[in-house]
Amino acid sequence: MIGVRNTLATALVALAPLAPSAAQAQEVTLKLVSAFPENSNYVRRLEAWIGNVNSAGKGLLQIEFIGGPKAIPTFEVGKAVSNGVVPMAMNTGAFYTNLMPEADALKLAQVTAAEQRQNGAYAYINKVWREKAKLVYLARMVEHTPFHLYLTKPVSKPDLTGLKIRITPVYRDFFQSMNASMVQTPPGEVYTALERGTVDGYGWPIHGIFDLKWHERTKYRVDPGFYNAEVSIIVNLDAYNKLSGKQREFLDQQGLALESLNDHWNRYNAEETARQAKAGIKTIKFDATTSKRYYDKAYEVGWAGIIKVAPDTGPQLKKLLSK
Ligand code: 173
Repeated sequence: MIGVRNTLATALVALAPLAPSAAQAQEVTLKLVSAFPENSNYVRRLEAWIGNVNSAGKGLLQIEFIGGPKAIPTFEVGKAVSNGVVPMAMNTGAFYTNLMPEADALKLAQVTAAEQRQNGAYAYINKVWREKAKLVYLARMVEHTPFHLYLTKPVSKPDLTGLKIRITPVYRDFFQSMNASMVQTPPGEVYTALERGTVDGYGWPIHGIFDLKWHERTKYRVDPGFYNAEVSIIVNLDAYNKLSGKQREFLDQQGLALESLNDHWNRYNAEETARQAKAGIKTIKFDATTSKRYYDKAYEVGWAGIIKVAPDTGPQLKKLLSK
C-alpha cells in the first residue's frame, strides 16, 4: 500500500507542472436538456447558441447538450431542473405547470422580453421562479410569435363542439371556452395523433409545423393567432448559485445575447406563414367582430385561468406582462 501511495504521490508531483492553471481548473460544464424534440427549429437555434457559449466560455463555463424528450420526457423537464438532476433546460412554462401553475403566464406577455427586463417583470418572474421552483429564469429565446389553432376539418365559427383538439396547458382554457374536447400531448406525439385521426387539430405557434411534418396532415389554420409563444432557458438555482461570480456574470450575459436575437422570429414567422400557404394550408378567417371577440376571449380566459390557479402571483404577473 505504502508503495502505491508513494508512487501516486510521486506521480502527482511529477504532473504538477502540467496541472491546469487556476482559471482552467474552475471551468464548469453544465448539462442542458431540451423539452422540445431534437429536430425542431428551437433545438437548431439552441445548438448555435451553445456553440457560441462554449467558444467564448473556454476555461470558464461550458454547456453540454444532452438531448431532447428522449433523454427526459417533455413534461418532466421542469422537475428535473428544479431538483437538480439536470442543471439547465430549454423549456416553456406550459410544460412545467406541475411545478408552478403560473409558469404558463409567460405566454400572455404583451410586452417584449427587453421591456420585461426594464419594467420589473423579469425581476418578479425570477423571484417567483426561484421561490416556488428553485429555478433561475435566464433568458427568453422565443417571442413575437402567436399561437394558432390548426385543423383537419373546417369550422365556420369559433365553436369547436365535436372536435378533438391536441393541447398543452397553453390552449386549455381558450379551447375549452369554445367547447372543444381536448387531449394533451407533448409535441413529439402530435404527428401520430394526426395520422391515426385521434385528433382533428392542434394548437401550435405560427412557425415550426414543417419540422415534424405536421403540414402533411394539416388542412386549415384559424386566424388570428393569439398569445405570445415563449421558450426560455431555465437553470437550477443551486447550480447557478454554485457558480463563481465571473461564471454567473458570463452566463447572464450569454442569456442576454440569446434574447437579443429575438427579432429573428418576426422574419421567420413571415417565412413560415408563406410556406404554409404554399403547402396548401388554407386560412379560416372570421368577420372582424368575431375575430376581435375570439382574440379578446383568449386573453380573458387565459388570465382568468392563471389567476384561478395562482391567486398569489397571477395578478402581479398580469400587471407586469400586459400592455
Ligand atoms: O406544445 C405546445 O403546443 C406548446 O405549448 C408550445 C409552447 C411554446 C412554443 C411551442 C409550443
